[in-house]
Amino acid sequence: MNRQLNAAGQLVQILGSLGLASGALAGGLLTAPLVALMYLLDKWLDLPFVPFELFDWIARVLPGPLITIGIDMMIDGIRFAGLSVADAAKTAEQISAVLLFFVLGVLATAIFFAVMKLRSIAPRPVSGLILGLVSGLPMVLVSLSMSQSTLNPVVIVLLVMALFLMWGFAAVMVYRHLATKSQELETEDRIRWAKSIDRRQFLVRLGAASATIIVLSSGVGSILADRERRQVRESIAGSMDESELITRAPFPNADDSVLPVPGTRPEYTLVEDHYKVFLRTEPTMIDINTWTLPITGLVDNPLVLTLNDIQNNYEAKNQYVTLSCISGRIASTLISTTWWTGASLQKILADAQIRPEARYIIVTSGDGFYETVDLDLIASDERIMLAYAWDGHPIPFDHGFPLRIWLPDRYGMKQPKWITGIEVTDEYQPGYWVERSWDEVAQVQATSVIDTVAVNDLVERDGQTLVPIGGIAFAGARGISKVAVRVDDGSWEEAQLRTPLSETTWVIWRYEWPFVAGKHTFEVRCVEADGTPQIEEERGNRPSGATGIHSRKTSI
Ligand SMILES: Nc1nc2c(c(=O)[nH]1)N[C@H]1C(S)=C(S)[C@@H](COP(=O)(O)O)O[C@H]1N2
Ligand SMILES: [Mo]
Repeated sequence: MNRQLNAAGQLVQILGSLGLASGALAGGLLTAPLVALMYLLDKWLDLPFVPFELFDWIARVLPGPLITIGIDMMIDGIRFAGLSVADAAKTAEQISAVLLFFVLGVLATAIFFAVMKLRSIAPRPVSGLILGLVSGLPMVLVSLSMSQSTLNPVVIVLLVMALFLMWGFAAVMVYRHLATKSQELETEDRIRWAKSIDRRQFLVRLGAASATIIVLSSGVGSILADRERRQVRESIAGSMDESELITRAPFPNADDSVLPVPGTRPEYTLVEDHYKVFLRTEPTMIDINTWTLPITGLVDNPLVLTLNDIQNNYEAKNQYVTLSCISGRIASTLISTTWWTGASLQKILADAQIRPEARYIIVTSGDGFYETVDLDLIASDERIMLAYAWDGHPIPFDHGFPLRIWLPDRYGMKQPKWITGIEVTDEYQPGYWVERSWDEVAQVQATSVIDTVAVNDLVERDGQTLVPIGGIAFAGARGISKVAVRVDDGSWEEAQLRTPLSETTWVIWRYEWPFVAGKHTFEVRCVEADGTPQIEEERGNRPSGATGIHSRKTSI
């Protein structure tokens, strides 16, 4: 025991003599204000925010399965914390990105201190500048390759480099104060050292300076961020003649007598509550003043369309749509329903005069995402549209402003947002997630979910007490013919179906179960319109979307 303690003590001493502890401390006190300054410069000048660029770069180069594990872990963590996945996932990602960058900064400084100590290098500015250069260079490269900044690349290189050089310079200054003993210094330095303040005082001042930069930068940065968000919203609002957009009529099923059980999710998702999934740490902002849609490749009449062309030259198609994400598990919140407006892709492609040998279109996006769509699929389904409005308003910037595609019956991964181009080709090319080993077709799996066992809304009927149970069922564009509920190991009992908003939305169902006190397990399953039963076998989300029965335990 004593020996172990001794060993531990020795280890601490060695670490201490290596300067790792003070290096880590210094790293924290210097990297946090660096992040804050970067945030300020991002919001002020549109300088790439290095922690996000680095995180997005890692996500792009890591193999797909590893990313999925990472996303799954994050989603589990969010669920565990009782937060809504749709709201919290991006925030969690952003926090992870900043934390990762912070940890790298701390590590780099600690290693720098250790090397300086081990090699007894005199703490001159040049060592700090080298630290800044070595750390900054990869970050500059990552930022250049990932960033969507509108700044001139030369300015980006200079500014990002300057920040890292300052950070490295500060590190060597701190090293000089914290990690050196006066005898290690050269004469000239020793004199200055003698005059210098003691370590504790130095740390207090460093901490205060660090905190001041953090508070000021993040304060001003968030004011600028608010302003930017307002401006983006205004530019989106001004991007199209909204009076030309059709307003949604009352819901087509408004007088259906089958009503959702209290506690069932809203049948129509508010746009601000619609789930969000996108590659990058931040949504892509497209400047509508310069945006056009080029349609190129195997066409006789290449087109360059503006948003107004798409809106005014084609009849508006409107459709209630449920969209869902292939990475959602059973009963995932990554599914939502709203009202889409757009132009027929068949008609637009007809105007481009596709050549007979053409087989596919490749749709590209402002964030580097891309997906291939088979021309046979487009020819077979006139509902496929290039959508520019949701719920009668321009599509919000985080949902793909100004243009996104809609493919009935497919998961979101096949449906690019922020469309920047369409190329017609005869060559198949796997899309972004297909390349990362997700399903090539990504047809939506039939799924049914229990949203609520409404123990507080018991129904009395014919002297019987009934517990209303409700939820949704969805099978892409294939429709739902039947939903059944089972309690404990009883028989499957058919639920009532509410008429859906359209043939491409989820169906709300309800079932009233004769009340029996106790702890019960409730299960649900559905059947597609053509009689195909929901797949009951439990399969994970990868590669083709999760299958299996949703069950829920409740004490009554
Ligand atoms: N350009 C682009 N389009 C994209 C994505 C993306 O990351 N970039 N994600 C896809 C995925 S995986 C899904 S589930 C849907 C989500 O759309 P939403 O965020 O509007 O709900 O967008 C799809 N289109
Ligand atoms: Mo997705």
